[in-house]
Amino acid sequence: MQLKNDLLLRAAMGQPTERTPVWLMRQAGRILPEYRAVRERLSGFKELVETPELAAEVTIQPVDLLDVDAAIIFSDILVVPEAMGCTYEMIEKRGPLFPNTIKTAADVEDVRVADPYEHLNYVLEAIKVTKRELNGRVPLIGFAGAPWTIFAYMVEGSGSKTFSKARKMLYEAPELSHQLLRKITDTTIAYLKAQVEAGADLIQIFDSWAGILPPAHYREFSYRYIAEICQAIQGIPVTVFAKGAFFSLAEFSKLDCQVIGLDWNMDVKDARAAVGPDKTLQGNLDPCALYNDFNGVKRETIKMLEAFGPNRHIANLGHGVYPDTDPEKVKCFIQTVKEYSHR
Ligand code: 1CP
Repeated sequence: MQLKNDLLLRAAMGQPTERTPVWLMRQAGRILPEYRAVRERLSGFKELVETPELAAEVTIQPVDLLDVDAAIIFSDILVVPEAMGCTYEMIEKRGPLFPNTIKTAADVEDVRVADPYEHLNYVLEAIKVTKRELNGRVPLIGFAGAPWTIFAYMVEGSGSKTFSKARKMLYEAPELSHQLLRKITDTTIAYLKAQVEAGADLIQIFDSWAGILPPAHYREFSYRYIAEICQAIQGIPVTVFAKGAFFSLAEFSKLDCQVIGLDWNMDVKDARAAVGPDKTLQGNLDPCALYNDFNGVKRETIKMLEAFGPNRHIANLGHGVYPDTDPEKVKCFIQTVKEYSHR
């Protein structure tokens, strides 16, 4: 199937584009009343994620309603630990909770390397349904968490400011930590390859908790597994978004990936200097900039576009859009990127 709009893929590969492509992390979700309407009819978040027709419907909503240049499959990074045998609950207004966390060698032993066709088939089906319904309008992004970020939830059991239980395990039991990271990495590689086979056009790896590790730990417990995943995924572009990992940007230039995501704490010029000219950068407007009035949203968006320049840039926020953001401000961001970057 030929894509009608392949700006995202061309920008990722460093090919010329008529304008800068734009999409938003967390674009499918609570900012849209149409999403909340679907969600209200259901028992919860997991029913939505696990029903391919519904996941496809909310994946396509931002393409219809916001006019973004890419869809991202509606799922969560936490489906991976669940497939490995650690189920989670999604607590309304609080976030994920794992009733059983990983503490001992026996716990790590019990975790399985999941077969995506057996344990994550609902995501693969959702990708196939979405691709069919998108009918080539825009590319579809598949994704997974980076092994360290998944490890952090499996050991901690929920979101946390410090992830001190997970970070403690890296000091107390480095070998055991590597055993768990190995199993997560093997599962993630098989899962991402299956997403590509199901029709994903680009893969994004989310290392949301990169920034809480000291650089030496980041190298040892996160970066090397991301490098392995990048090498395993061939044939389509890969984006690595490691939130807070400004200390590793120079090393990211060596990854076998095409795009590096920047969060809003990162200086664009410094990041470009560290990463070098051979990768596309994605980002990085502060999500709070969308609380501005319309003129303010435009001004901040143009400032961002000027910092990146016209080439090798995919416009996005520096992290997921906040749920109480006015969808009209989101549209203003998207339209400003389209108009201002047009060549
Ligand atoms: O009921 C709801 O609507 C719950 C809110 C929600 C949504 C819409 C959660 C709970 N997850 C999602 C979907 C989701 N999660 C997507 C697809 C939608 C899109 O991007 O348009 C994606 C890509 C994710 C990825 C994800 N989940 C990440 C990585 C990106 C990031 O934000 O850093 C992380 C860390 C999660 C875990 C998670 N899931 C949900 C919450 C509230 C959290 C964070 C928990 C915490 O505080 O640590």
